[in-house]
Amino acid sequence: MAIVLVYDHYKRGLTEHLTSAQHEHHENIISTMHAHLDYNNCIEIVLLRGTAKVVKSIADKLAGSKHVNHGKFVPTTPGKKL
Ligand code: NI
Repeated sequence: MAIVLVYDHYKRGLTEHLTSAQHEHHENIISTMHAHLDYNNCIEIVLLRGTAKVVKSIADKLAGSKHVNHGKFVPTTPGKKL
């Protein structure tokens, strides 16, 4: 499963907050890809594993962080059911 985040790099403390939140959930976070969209904005794609309940709660926490301008949870599964 994945979450896409778009946020302003220059909002004080946000980058540190997102990194800390990801470290807290290191067992569920496989990888993060970060790109600098423009002068202010970053896009981050976070790849997660785990149960839907746990992963959704982590996604909500990241996307719900103050100054995250866009957050999109992308559920997927290796099985037949979603
Ligand atoms: Ni950036």
